[in-house]
Amino acid sequence: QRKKHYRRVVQCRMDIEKFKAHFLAIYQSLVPAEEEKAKQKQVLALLEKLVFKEWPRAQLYLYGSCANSFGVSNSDIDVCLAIDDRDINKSELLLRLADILQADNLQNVQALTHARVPIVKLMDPATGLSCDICINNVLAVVNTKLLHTYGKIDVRLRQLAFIVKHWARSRGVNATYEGTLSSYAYVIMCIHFLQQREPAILPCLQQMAPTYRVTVDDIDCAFFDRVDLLQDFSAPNKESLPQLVWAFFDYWAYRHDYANDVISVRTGSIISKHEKDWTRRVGRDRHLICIEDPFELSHDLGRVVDKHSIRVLREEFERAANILQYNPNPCVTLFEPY
Ligand code: 3AT
Ligand code: MG
Repeated sequence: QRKKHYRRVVQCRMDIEKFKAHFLAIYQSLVPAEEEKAKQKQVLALLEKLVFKEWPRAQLYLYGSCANSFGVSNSDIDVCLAIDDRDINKSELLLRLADILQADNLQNVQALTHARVPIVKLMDPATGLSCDICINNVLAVVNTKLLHTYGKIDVRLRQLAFIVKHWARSRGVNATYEGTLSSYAYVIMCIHFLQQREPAILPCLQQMAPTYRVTVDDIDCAFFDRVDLLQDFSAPNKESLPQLVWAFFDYWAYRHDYANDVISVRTGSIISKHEKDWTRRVGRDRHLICIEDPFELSHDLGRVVDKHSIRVLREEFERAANILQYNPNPCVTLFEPY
């Protein structure tokens, strides 16, 4: 049962620090072991061998949570096959790819040519890892690099994002097909939140002099990626993980202005729905919670959210905020299955 709470939380409870060790232990338990990286590389190397035989000039990239540093252990791996664009037919290419992979003992090989993002799915019996391969989704490779770069600046981003993703999964609000938010959207929300702390824990990499630049699908993607030069950026901010978890949910439960605001990692600020012309429903996009994609600026990561699921989401944010404020055992109650 999802219960509605009306009390507005103002200040964080005094004893929040006593939950620090418990939150850190949850984070540690979610981080994949080093061996997993090796397994992912092994799958990628096998795929490269098979793909290059057929398309010598193609390239394979890992993207998504196996490459953005926000993946929990045993996640599926996401691979992008980048291949010269001009006269390819994606469906034919996926079917050909599926044939090649099947012939090499990979299991459960399936081409999903009609999906929103068409892919080939497979399972590698040697490592037990499942894998999705898409074609020419290079923007996802670039947003993966952006997230990865943010992840290197301050460990509190990874800690917060793992806790938020774990909460979203436990509470059933991490399913875009049900109108709730993707893992990618939750990580973007965490980045934005840490850009807004005072003093800031994260800078805005897209507003700094770019050290990395690519053009993908006519979109200029540029940002500062030399985080080695940013070593002590976040040092002035001493907030701890439990304080940040509390403040994150307090923000989305009680402080975010759903009627007018868009969160924007690209600008490191809040911008208005008005400015983006996201004030009304256009087609299926309702803009009930607005999260600007860092590169595809017309793309609202909250566009999947509908009249029903916005209520579910907001009630879940309020539930989490109230548990963090009042519950004697928040590290357990927060993640109770719904
Ligand atoms: P999981 O750990 O698998 O839940 P993930 O980060 O791999 O998290 P997804 O599998 O949902 O997330 O998505 C894979 C990648 O695809 C993540 C991101 O680089 C890209 N992506 C996902 N959703 C969007 C979107 N709405 N717009 C642009 N890129 C997206
Ligand atoms: Mg994934």
